[in-house]
Amino acid sequence: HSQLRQSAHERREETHPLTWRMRDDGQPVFLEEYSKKDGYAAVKHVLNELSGKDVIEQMKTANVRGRGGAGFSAGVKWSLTMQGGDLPRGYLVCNADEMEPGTFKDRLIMEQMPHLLIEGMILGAYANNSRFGYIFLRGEYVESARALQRAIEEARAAGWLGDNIAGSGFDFDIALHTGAGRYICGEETALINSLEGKRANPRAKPPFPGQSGAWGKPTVVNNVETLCNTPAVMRHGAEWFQGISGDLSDDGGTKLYGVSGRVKRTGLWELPIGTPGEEIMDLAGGVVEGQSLKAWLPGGGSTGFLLPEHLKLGLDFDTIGKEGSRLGTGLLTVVTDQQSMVSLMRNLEAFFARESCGWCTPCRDGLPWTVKILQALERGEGEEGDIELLEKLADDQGPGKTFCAHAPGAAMPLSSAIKYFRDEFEAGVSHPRREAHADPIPVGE
Ligand code: L3W
Repeated sequence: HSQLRQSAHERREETHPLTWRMRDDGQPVFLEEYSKKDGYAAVKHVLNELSGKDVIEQMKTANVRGRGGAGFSAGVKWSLTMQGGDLPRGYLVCNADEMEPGTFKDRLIMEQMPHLLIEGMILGAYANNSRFGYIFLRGEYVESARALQRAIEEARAAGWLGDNIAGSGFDFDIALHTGAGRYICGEETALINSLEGKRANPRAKPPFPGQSGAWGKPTVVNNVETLCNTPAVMRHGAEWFQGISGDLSDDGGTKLYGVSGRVKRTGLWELPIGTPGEEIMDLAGGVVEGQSLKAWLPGGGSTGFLLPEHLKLGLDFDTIGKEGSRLGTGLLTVVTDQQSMVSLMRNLEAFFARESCGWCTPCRDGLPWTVKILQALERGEGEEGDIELLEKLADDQGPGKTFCAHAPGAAMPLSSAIKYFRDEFEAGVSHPRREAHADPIPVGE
């Protein structure tokens, strides 16, 4: 899946700030080539001519919103961390634990443009006055690890990492940390615990990591794609960056959109943020022959289903948020009329149940229970009241009832699937509700 569908002659910096330097053969762009394509020009300019506060202001004005899925303004996040002035402070962490179902965008950048991420991290660290950064990388991404490790060494040898970067007096270095394969490690506070060598349970927020994060220090955690937008913002300015999305969205820049599921051409496209879903579906060639579109997830398994008519909407954070879903990661998962929503949800909820850290009861106990009910409905052995029970469980997993967004993320696709396709769930009910029986409440597989 992790393939950019636009070829080099279609990509220019003005329209493709993330991918214009990428090669067509899929090989990584290492330092020599990256330098020839103006690589590290933003670092040279910023570290010698601007202050960290200037970087933050530009990022705020450019309206770069977090590309990991939540859409929080990167500039605002950085300004909150800077609250205490410009003493040497904490850490910059790149969240590269890409494990959201249906999401494969950060991998493309890391495998093919590792220096872009390093450049973005140097700028982010400068803005936040961090002297050390971590890339928390999904363990299975071995190609990304290879490319990043070589790029980090190249950058160090060339003086882009280490002491006195580009003669500016600013010191910064990066360590690559590979995770051990748990979805919850992508949640920023669980990630910090994991980085510290602790069990990856999420922490309560506040305090936000920017206030107290890794080893109790202010820690900025940003997604790969978010950080990779910073060099373009700093090279050309916030207005230029905003102009890329123009009237399509108040959010600035582009988005790496992707499509997977039953379409003719799965893959990735860099497009202005706010591009309508139908244009993205057209690029994916539409659904496979002989099937019709039933529903789609806009950005990963933890977003809510939308219907074919929603494809006319521009895909940005606020527009999709108003429809009761979320843009999430912006990688569409397409479902056709020949797929069962009940089976799909059973599969997805089994993933969320397996990946729960077990800290909060609605998540630890509620998700396996949800899976059991879905299994029964899938076999046509559901009981009357099961759908209402699923709704109740999803409600108990909703926002604010658990430490982190894992359970709310699991509840969102289920609630929307029941809302739009209730008849499919009802078709699985064949038994009247049994008398309350003596079995204890299931507490897991
Ligand atoms: C300072 C405040 N900082 C919020 C920061 C917060 C975090 C960011 C977003 O992610 C999302 C979910 C899914 N002062 C702050 C503040 N922040 N208020 O802003 O925070 P939040 O709480 O909205 O979301 P979250 O818990 O960080 C959950 C999305 O993730 N998701 C998951 C994707 C997984 C991947 C992957 O595998 N690569 O991307 C899927 O959609 O949308 O909203 O930094 O500290 N007052």
